[in-house]
Amino acid sequence: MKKRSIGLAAAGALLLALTGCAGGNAGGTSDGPKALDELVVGFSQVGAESGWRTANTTDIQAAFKDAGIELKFSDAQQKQENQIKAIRSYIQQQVDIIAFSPVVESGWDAVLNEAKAAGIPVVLTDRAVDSADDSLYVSFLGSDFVEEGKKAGDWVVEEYSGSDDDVKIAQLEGTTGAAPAIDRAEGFADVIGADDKFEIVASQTGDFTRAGGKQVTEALLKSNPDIDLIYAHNDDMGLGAIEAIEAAGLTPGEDIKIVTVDAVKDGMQALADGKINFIVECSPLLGAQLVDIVKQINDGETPEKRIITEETTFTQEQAVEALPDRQY
Ligand code: GYE
Repeated sequence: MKKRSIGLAAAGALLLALTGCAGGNAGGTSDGPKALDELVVGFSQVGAESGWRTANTTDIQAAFKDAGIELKFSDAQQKQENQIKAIRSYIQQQVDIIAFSPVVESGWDAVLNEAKAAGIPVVLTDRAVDSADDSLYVSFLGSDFVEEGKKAGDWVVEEYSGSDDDVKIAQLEGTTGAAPAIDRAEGFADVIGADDKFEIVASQTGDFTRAGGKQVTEALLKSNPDIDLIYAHNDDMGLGAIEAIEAAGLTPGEDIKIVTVDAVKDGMQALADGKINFIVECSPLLGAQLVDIVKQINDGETPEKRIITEETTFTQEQAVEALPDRQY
């Protein structure tokens, strides 16, 4: 079955044939492939909340520059309303393709239907939407966050396999309602749930920021001074937790173990230094693949509906080895 963008391309071609009127509407696909230097892509980014996000922005901007494709960029400062505004403005400007990383999962149907009505294909990068209608986007490029949570859980299970003692865990959640926060919690809970010696005694959002991770951990150390391990949904919150733990006179990585997700340079350095104990990788380098998807759409092809990023995990030794060549 043909995907939406192609259907629209066909409809556009028919309209052109009927009216004889060239130059029609947005969605570079309606007039056949455009030259790359005539293509315009509008990208709405979540914000600049973490090292991961900064690396993701840099990589996407560089990839479009290298490809010679114009990229309009807007930073939503972690606010859904700003993203909706940016997408509406891209629709109004009749860009050829819209790409965005949805800050939260819900609440996108209206604006995505507007893009669809305007014939502008939408690509999701990094995070998912929970719309029931998957014709609202052409492709979703990003990590499997449930799997990342499971990998974190697997390490915890292995780390404590030698003892039957209770393990008290605190979870620093990402942005409330964001796909990576929901899925990383789910994958982790699934794995540790198999053994009731593991207990999540506190779970709170630190909004994927270092300041958030620090603040939540400070409060946590007062309410639950006996926690054994912190599972942070990203490196930045883990790095904030390290500051709070050290300020309380404790040793991160020993008195309280820390597991995080992302593997950005600062996180990897803390892992190499023994302050973080394990990191699950989540790659922000989505630029080249996003450019490929854009080219496919422009060529009238149908990109894969779901493209999953390949990722690994890091122990302390592996971090020491990987650090010198780490790109982000
Ligand atoms: O893990 C976190 C960032 O959506 C995968 O967002 C991304 C997450 C990443 O703020 O650091």
